[in-house]
Amino acid sequence: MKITDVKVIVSSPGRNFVTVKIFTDEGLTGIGDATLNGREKAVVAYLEDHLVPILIGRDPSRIEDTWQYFYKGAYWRRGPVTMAAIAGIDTALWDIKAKAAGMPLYQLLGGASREKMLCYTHAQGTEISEAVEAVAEKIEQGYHAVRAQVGIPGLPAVYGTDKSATNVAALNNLPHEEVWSTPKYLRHIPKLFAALREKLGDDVELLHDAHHRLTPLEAARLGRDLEPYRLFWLEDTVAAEHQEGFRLIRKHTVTPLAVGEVFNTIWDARLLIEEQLIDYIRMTTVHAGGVTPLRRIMDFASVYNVRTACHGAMDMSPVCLAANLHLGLWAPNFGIQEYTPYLPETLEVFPGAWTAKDGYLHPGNAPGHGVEIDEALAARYPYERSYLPVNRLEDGTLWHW
Ligand code: GCO
Ligand code: MG
Repeated sequence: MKITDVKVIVSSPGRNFVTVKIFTDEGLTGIGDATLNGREKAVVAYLEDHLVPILIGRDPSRIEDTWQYFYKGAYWRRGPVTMAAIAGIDTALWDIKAKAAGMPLYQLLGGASREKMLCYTHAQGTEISEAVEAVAEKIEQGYHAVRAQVGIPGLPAVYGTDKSATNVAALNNLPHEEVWSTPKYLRHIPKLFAALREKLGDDVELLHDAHHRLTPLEAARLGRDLEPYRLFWLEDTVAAEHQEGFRLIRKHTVTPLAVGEVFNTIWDARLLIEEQLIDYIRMTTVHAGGVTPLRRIMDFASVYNVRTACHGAMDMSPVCLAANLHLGLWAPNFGIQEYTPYLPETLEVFPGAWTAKDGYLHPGNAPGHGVEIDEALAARYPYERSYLPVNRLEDGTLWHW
């Protein structure tokens, strides 16, 4: 088999998505997600100018060799743009291989390790009472695990807590600026989880995302303060470039820790996994460079009792979600999958075989990863420049978020 053509499709059915579509001389096609929220066009240029010209003519069955060729062959390794571009190609090649075999992708990875996969979804409110109501609603809808975020008194709307702030950030043409205060946040968050446990009891799984805004000592304090409420996890406490920082957090709290949605290679997480400084690794197919490396990372993590928890917000396309679901159905150390239901227009552009029911997900049994792209419909949603917000302390200092 030979690769005859590659298209890089940019479409915005609700939000921007970059999709790689690979065509072969045997008529089989495959697609992969290459979306990098807020920097989409950089990945498009990387693909169109540098990778696609040397992909045409290659044998699509040589997935490992193609991955190594683009990773090692560039000389300049790693980074979100590079790895998202390689991921788009790698995922499309796995799709083709599984279609050629007439099997769902999880069968090629080693087969199903479970019947269904636990997921968690998001709930938020500007006030504690509103956030508690929002979590209760998700539980009523059938979810067993919910990430709870709340606005902080004295701060204007914070990302992920107020629908309008999140939407403005996604749709504006300029980055929305937010204001942050760690002391105010640390005082308020334990009150949210006290209220949640009081209202919902102990059976539901509760998660929280600190979005990299804390120092290791502050993270240790928050982890301790949240211990009575038995969180499923506390996510992205600190900016994790400094992996050693997790030693301090780990020493002081038994609240389970998750990190990794912004990681691109195993080298971002090696120490965290080997020293068992985290409980869940959040790396996801599109930002980790595809199915090939993420499978390796999941296997590596399994040796150290670290479980998988792929990033699954709506700014990665359903193609990425499907790839995560195939990996998760196989992975012996699957933990949980993040799931935020897509907009109807996104699902029309990306029809798929995966299912979400009663708080569980399944990739389906269609050959390949099971998601296709409706190119004609995709063309009706042109790209819209958008940025993630930026975060500043109250005195104006630019901060992590
Ligand atoms: C999550 C994430 C998202 C990210 C977003 C960035 O845990 O789902 O933190 O909210 O901010 O995916 O593009
Ligand atoms: Mg997160």
